[in-house]
Amino acid sequence: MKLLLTHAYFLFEDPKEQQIMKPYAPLGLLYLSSYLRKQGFAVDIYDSTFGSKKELFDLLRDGPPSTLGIYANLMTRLNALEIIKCAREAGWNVIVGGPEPANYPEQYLNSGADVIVAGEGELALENLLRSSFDRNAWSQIGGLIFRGEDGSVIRTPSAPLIKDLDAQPWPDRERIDMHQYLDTWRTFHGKGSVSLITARGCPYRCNWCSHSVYGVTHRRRSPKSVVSEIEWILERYNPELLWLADDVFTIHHGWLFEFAAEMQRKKLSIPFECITRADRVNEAVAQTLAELRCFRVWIGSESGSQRILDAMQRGVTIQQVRSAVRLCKSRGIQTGMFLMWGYDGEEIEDIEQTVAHAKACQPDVCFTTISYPIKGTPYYERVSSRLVTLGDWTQSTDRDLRIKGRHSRRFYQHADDLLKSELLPAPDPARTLAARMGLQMTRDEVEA
Ligand code: B12
Ligand code: SF4
Repeated sequence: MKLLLTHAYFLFEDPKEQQIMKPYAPLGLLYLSSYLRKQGFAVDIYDSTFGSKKELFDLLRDGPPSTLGIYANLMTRLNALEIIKCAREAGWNVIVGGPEPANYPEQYLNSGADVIVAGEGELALENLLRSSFDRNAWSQIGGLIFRGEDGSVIRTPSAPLIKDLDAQPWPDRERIDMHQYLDTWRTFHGKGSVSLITARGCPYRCNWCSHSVYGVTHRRRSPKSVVSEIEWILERYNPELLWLADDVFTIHHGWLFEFAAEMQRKKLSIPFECITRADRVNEAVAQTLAELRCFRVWIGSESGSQRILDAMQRGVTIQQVRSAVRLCKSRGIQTGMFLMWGYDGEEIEDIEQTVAHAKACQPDVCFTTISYPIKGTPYYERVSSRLVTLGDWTQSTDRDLRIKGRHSRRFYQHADDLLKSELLPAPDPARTLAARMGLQMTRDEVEA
């Protein structure tokens, strides 16, 4: 049985992303493809990033129908639902996976999906394909959600997590047109970037963060395996940059130092960016990142109010954030701060503290978001009695949820404006343009 994998993100149908133009390949799907092909299954990928719904729908309608696997996250829900509808009408079996569907099983099943894979996808998909899509076998397969004969929703126990990530083949980048990604980057930014991951899962419990795929687990690849993948990426695609797309790249210091030693041993060197937590940066880590040519570290900073950070169960202090930014900046690494407005209980004084905090840190880039509750998170539970849904579930996303009693979007725009005015140097006609170019204030495009 042939499997077609796709995601539901179409760059050319997203005007806001077209202003950013920093596309990355869908690593989850590429991992599934390489794993399943290694097991002997026939797998195709329709990479929607540079495609169009029409092209995908024509492909589905022209058939012959087989099994379609769709990756969905909270932003791509609407597209995913349209794809499910088209595929079902054309006679395809439909499997959905990724971080969102398991949060809304009934809705996805009602929308036409045959089965949802909850969590890591490799083993569950392999077993589904081995079952030749025979529903009678599904109750024996871990990590599935589907409807039984009586219409009730059946959820099987979680599938075991893959023990040895090094045994996994690298993402199947050769099955998609990576050059389109690199060309887009180079056209708009002068440099091409490729992403990779060195670990799966995050053990921290920030209460607005979705853990629907990997739970609160953490597994790492060996430094040797990661460095070999980097070596191959450099030889094959020759990018100018890498993005190490882990949740918390510097989580394991011993691993980081071994990774640096292995990169040195192989004489590999390429600028990269990554995300981390302030409490996982110290002198030695910052120094190692600088020696590795890390050009930018994104630090989840969220708020300048310790009270709000604690309410988020963020597990970091304001001082740790300041110290991490200072350590990185002092070694010439740019710092990016993620900040969040409107977390439950945030008052005007907290916003003022956030602005003052950012001013004290002087990051190179700031990225602000108005907090939104993702289904399945403790934050969602906390505000659930006050949630107002704007529009039908099939026509909206978790980002369209409003929280009763919270300030308006216009209010948070003022917070953004205040932040911007505090971070940009005082207007000086001779310096303003240069200053503005030096400090990119990236408003959260989707919320704006
Ligand atoms: C890299 C990344 C991005 C990149 C995506 C680049 C790209 N093309 O991949 C960028 C920066 C663009 C991005 C943007 C956003 N992201 Co993001 N992102 C991530 C991140 C850190 C890593 C993704 C990854 O590569 N994982 C590694 C692979 C191996 O795991 P995976 O993708 O989950 O795939 C596995 C399973 O999900 C499953 N699976 C996947 N697809 C399928 C398909 C089928 C058929 C099946 C059966 C199984 C299956 O099997 C895979 C292998 O085991 C994740 C967090 C995380 N660690 O996963 C967040 C995450 C996916 N992002 C998230 C969010 C919220 C966003 C944004 C909405 C943020 C925003 N404010 O705008 C946007 C949405 C953009 C969009 N239009 O889709 C949330 C999603 C929550 C949810 N419930 O939907 C996550 C989980 C972060 C979090 N913890 O909250 N993101
Ligand atoms: S926000 Fe970052 S550190 Fe916190 S739980 Fe999510 S991935 Fe982990």
